[in-house]
Amino acid sequence: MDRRALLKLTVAGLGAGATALLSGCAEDSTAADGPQPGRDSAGDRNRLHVPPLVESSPGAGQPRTFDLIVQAGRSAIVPAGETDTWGYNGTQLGPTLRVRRGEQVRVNVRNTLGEATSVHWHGMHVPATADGGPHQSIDPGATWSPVWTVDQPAATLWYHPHPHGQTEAHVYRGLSGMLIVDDDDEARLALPRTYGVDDIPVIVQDKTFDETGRLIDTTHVGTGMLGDTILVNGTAGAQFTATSDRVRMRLLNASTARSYAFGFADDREFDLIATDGGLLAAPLRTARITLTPGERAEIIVSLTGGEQVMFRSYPQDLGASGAGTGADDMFDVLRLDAAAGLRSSPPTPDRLTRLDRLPASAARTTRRFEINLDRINDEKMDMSRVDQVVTMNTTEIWEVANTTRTPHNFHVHGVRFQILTIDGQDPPAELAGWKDTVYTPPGIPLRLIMRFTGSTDPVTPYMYHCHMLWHEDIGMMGQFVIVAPGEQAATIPTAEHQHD
Ligand SMILES: [Cu+2]
Repeated sequence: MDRRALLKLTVAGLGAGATALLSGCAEDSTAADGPQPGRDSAGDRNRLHVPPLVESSPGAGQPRTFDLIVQAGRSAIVPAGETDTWGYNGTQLGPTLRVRRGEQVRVNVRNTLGEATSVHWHGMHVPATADGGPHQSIDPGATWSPVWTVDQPAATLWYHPHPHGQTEAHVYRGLSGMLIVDDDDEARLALPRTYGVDDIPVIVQDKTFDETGRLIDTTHVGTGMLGDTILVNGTAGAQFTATSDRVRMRLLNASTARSYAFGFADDREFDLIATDGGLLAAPLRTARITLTPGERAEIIVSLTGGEQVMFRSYPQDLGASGAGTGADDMFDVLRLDAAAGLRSSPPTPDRLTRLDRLPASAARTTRRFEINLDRINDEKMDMSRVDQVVTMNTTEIWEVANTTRTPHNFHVHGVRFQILTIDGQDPPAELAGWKDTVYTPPGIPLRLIMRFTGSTDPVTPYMYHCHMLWHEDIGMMGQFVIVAPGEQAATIPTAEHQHD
């Protein structure tokens, strides 16, 4: 090793040490699960923080149990200084939860913040009381312990707060984490799956910092607050060193308002293998994937030894004027640095899963949702009003129309859906798989099809809403309950708080 290489190593070591010192000084860092996001210099970029996996206590006849502590702390995200942030088991973001189809899980969520929050398992098929929406509020000092059986295919999901009217603020301060579902079918495929090595979480967020490094709110434009600093897993200016010739990237748009059109600086193509609800039937070779807030995608990119390539977000067509949407912006997101010698991995399989399309003829009910800036079907969100009553084990078509000139999207809790049509046409291949969040361009109607299964609950509603979180907070959300055939919706109790 020559002197220059040695010097580089030493400097990198110093950077890591300094970050460790900083996070050691942070308040409330006692419950931190391993290293925290921060600045760990790798030359001109910062090493990508990979959220640790949450440890679980194996259940002998008991649910597998995870512990999440919602806490406040300090994070050094940009060079200018530290900022107040919130995190799960740490100061910013949260560890990755990994669950397996068929197992029963319990998550103990303890809220040590000075205000109520909730934790929603986005994309998870759970009973309504375990969903973590605004009705499962966790008071300061309280612990909420939902239990459910994982009953859905392998997918990349996430968890985030959903307190009524405060979702944007809680997510923006740092509360989000990845939730991965594994199953036997996915495990049989020759796909990269070594977490943090050739299978990496890529949680993308945009934030704004002032000159002292403090995280600040900005003016709400059309879609919400748009930041000028891109974080991946809480790391600004991130860099990841790849050691294999194929890397699986689990992309999550955890931004409050910004949409991204992801691709690589040299326009190389990659394999899109999964969307929100799980694997596609077959990989799709493409150079771009657009994700609006809340959406996920899994891609596999090929690399050659010693190369460096930038993963970017490109200007995009959101079907609206660019002003206030961020559609014209371009950002460097994550630089991939391939090691000189790469471990070789098998090519992406030609077939991934069996994906049966739900036929429109299976639906016995069609509902229409006209979405507007702060309301759906002309009504603002009301926690005490049930907007839709759905019958268990039925298939429905939901027609969603964005009647504004502003970008919106549409997320449904507790169920996965397929897109039947967009503006009367079949969806493109990247939208032909299972989804739980979909972009709704201005003036373009969409028809979604979904089958409601699981458990009935006439008292506790699930949500449907725009995932541009400012829109959600100001009223663009509605509630549905799932009942047994012939059953009525019950009156929703006014306060269903989680106390000690
Ligand atoms: Cu919206």
